[in-house]
Amino acid sequence: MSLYLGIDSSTQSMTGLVIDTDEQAIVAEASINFDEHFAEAYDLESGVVDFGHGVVHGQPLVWVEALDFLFEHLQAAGVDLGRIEAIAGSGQQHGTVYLNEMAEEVLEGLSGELPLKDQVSNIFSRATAPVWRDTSTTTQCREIEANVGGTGQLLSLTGNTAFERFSGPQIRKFWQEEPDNYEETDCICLVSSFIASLLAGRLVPVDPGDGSGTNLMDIRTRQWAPTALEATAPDLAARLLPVTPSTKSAGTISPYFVQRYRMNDTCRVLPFSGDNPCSLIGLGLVQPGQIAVSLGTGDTLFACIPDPVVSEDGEGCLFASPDDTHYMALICFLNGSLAREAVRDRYALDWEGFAQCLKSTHPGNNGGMMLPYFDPEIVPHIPKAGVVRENLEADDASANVRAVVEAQAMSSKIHARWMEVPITSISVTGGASANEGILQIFADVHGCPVQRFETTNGAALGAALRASQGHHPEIPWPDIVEPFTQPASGFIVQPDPAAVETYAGLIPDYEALERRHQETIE
Ligand code: XUL
Repeated sequence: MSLYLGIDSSTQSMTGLVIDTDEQAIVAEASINFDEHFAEAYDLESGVVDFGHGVVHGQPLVWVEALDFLFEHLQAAGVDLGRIEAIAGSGQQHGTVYLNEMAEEVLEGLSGELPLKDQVSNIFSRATAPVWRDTSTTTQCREIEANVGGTGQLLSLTGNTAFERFSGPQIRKFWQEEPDNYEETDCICLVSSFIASLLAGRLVPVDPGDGSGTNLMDIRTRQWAPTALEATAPDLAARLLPVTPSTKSAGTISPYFVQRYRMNDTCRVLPFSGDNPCSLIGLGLVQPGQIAVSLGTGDTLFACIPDPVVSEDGEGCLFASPDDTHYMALICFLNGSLAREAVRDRYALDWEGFAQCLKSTHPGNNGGMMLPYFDPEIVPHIPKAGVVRENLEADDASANVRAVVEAQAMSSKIHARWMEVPITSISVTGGASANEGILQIFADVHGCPVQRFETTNGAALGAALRASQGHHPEIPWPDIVEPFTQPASGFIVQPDPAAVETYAGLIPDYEALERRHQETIE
């Protein structure tokens, strides 16, 4: 039995997924929902604290507590944790965790006698951590771009224009607004490297997959770019650990987990990566040309590409793949499940009722359309929340349900053009991929089959596969992913030719509506 654990620390939950590579099977999955366990104690809603004015932070101590809960759940589920050979993980991208000078010593001295939270509560130089939903750093984005010599310079150096949610602009804002606390900061982690550091009992560097979501990494050398660091905040280089290859072990697990959960002291910890880069692996996208959609708190559409291609209009992102060879082109929509949940709640539905609404309505929605900007949107760039309805009655629950999903699918088609990857099939993951009605709309809008997998936790599966590859680097990537990334039987949704035609006619109208709204808001 060869067991590997993947941990996904996402916006609303922390998930653990264990694979057995001899049996070629997922043998356990457990998830800790943050609101369910910690909403009251940490003032959370949808996993985060919304401070208003676009400031959205996570609570690092929630992630610390959730990690202990996760191990307890896996143990209670009967997983023999002592047989896990390696762990890798995935974190919500871009979020930054600020640690003080005590962090290193505390992490190295963790004792299995006390819960993690009791031991690490004093290692932070900032109590909360800005996360990807934060839209408050437009000023810093423009400043960083200007400091490196212009938007084009930053784009060609790092693969991305400055985005509000990216780590660099968030770090700059912290330095500007809280210079004393910045001074007290010894090490800035990403969510991914922070969780890896807890597991390894030492500060674990950032991998290039997540490093490329910072506006600080040279996308070609996969190392920090000094020009970008200098453009962001003083002495930033001293506060970052060097970028490390995703496939290179960060050492063995902390004695804390050996003492408390009977892990084996030879269990290796791989650097964690971002959730999207891990989903790339978890959906089997290790060869160029493959496309996937992840339906999470936000939705993303991404592709594996051979060489860096940048999004000139600044909508898309370019990341390094954690296979340490390829690249990942991505677009991120903030209003994913956030918008689906807002519609579900507005009409007092549950997910079953939501699915029924999709069934009882028709492709094209009789011309009813919605711009679902329940929160400010990343793609297209819409700085102010506001839902727009066209030919759509606000009190018609079914039509609004269809409108929100059709909008998301059409937007994903319109804004993926820059990737220059022909979309001939889509692999889908994330919680909402369990809803077949949603998959049908994506199949019809994109005019191609959509396939779903056994697990909806593509990021956690990708992390587990990365753990197994780290332990067996001699096995080529396609052989690592192949047994775990076959579509679950019966879960290929085929496009309906009549609906494909309907959407082909509707997409230009949707695009025009989007553009009109964007013009009025900017
Ligand atoms: C990607 C992005 C989101 C987060 C969600 O750029 O911001 O998909 O990674 O966890």
